[in-house]
Amino acid sequence: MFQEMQEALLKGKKAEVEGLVDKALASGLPAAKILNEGLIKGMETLGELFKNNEVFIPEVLVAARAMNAGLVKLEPYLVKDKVEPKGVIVIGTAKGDLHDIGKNLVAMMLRGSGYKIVDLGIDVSAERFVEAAKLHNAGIVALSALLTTTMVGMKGIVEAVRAAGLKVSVIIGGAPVTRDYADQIHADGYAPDAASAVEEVGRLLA
Ligand code: B1M
Repeated sequence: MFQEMQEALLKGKKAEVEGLVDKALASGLPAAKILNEGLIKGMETLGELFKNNEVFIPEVLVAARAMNAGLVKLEPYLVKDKVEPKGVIVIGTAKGDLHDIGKNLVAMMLRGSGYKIVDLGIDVSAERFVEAAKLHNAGIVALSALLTTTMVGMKGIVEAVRAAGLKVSVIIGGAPVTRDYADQIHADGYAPDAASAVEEVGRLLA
């Protein structure tokens, strides 16, 4: 079934991916297994094909749309209802960066762990992060970047948050980001994946 799901994802067949996710859930498979062995594996293969110029942006866009549709199906199973939010997190993809699948996954896992999420979307400037953190009285600003170029721009966002004098921690992540880079730009936290982001936020807000 996972093989079929990966193939549907690679072809950008949104309805088919949704149907296969429904089927997998109905057969009792855990949502995390469907996510990791079906959808994320499919995106990894897509990344390889993209890197080797075997698929191009239009195909990647339709595959990403199918991936997001699969994530929406999984969300209720990954998310447990919590009444009182444990804190407010402002999240977004760094300025110049249009990748949002990983950021959406991180937001989903944090929401599922009881935090209120203010999702600013993609291509978010330092000013917008600062404004939203003030407006929502956030405890955490969470930055995602998938490009080496936009990763470099995270430094300015961390500096803008500090310059605004906000009592807020900044956590960063995304494929090119490392713990070393986080230390270098004085981010408070770093996580390599969505599950670790939940742990890191818990540590920062403790
Ligand atoms: Co782009 N792209 N892309 N792309 N794309 C990559 C990132 C790339 C690695 C592909 C490649 O060459 N192999 C490469 C970047 C190279 C680099 O800079 N090192 C690349 C490139 C070059 C580009 C363009 C420049 C291509 C072009 O135009 N010539 C262009 C840039 C556009 C822009 O942003 N300005 C571009 C465009 C696109 C699309 C729009 C077509 C599409 C995005 C659609 C969308 O997101 N809605 C796209 C996609 C889909 C990809 C790949 C194939 C898949 C990314 C993805 O969604 N992965 C990607 C190749 C790859 O990563 N293998 C690639 C699945 C997702 C679950 O993983 O996002 O890593 P990820 O998130 C993980 C962790 O990183 C972490 O947790 C997540 C879950 O575990 N994480 C965090 C993420 N954010 C976090 C935040 C945290 C903590 C953890 O705390 C706050």
